[in-house]
Amino acid sequence: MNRYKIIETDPGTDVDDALAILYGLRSPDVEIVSLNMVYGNVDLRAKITKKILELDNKNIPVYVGESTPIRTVKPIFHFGREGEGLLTKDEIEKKESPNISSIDFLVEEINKNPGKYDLISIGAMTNIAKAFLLDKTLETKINHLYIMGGSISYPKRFDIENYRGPNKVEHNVACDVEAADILIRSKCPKTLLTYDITSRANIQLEDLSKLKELGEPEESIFNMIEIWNQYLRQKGNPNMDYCSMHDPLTLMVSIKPDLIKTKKVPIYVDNEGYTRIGGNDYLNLAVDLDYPKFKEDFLNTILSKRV
Ligand SMILES: [Ca+2]
Repeated sequence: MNRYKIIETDPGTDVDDALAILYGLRSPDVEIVSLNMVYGNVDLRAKITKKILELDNKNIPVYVGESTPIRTVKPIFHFGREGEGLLTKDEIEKKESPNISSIDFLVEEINKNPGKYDLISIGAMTNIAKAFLLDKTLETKINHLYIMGGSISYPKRFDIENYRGPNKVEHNVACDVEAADILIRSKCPKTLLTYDITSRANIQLEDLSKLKELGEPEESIFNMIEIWNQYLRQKGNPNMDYCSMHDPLTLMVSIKPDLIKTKKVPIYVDNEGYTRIGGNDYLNLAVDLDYPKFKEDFLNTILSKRV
């Protein structure tokens, strides 16, 4: 396992980014090198991330990246309650002074330490794609790229012979289709966790509610879970009593690869944002999840703080 992780993330909307950060903070053998914000209101995303780190007494750099995609197929999405449950109203509205951009950080740091870092992409892929465009050698200097994105729409068992093609454009790819295409075609070793697998990584709210007993930042993260789930219930999922751990699973696989089974498959992104099987760009596609092992490890880790 490679301990050094650079995480490209969009916390504040779906709550699973915050849970991925918490998982990373509670993993004994992991060093989060930086948390890089991407897509939409990146300043607010940075404030959310910094507050989680501050409440946990952690000093990890947070870099602000691109708010605007290279090419998107959907308007920028905000559910409107980003940061609530964690930040005060004043903290949400406060102006931040910008620091070094995520893209500059990626180019400088990866060039300084070629082969050292895993890149964990759990949001739109704009920052990494722009860094790859800026420095054509960068993609050869990454230990491994893990991407949460795309949907292949395969049934429970991955069967390439009887495969009919995707029926869904997944959010992270839709947010920046061009960037996703650049990452998928890049030369670094990579593993793709599509929605097909990550949407099986569900954890019941009842299990997550134990976070409330652990002080901060766990308590505030649980508030954010409740606010996000309330939003999903209002949006037509009235019985929503779980969270899908798309982003935590992606980080977890970089630490514990045996949580999933993979298959070498060629993948490309079409103009509309569908991830399709074909072409010459092979990657490790996640095709099965060891759910019991995932659930046990996830809950043991995020609930591991001693109080
Ligand atoms: Ca995300």
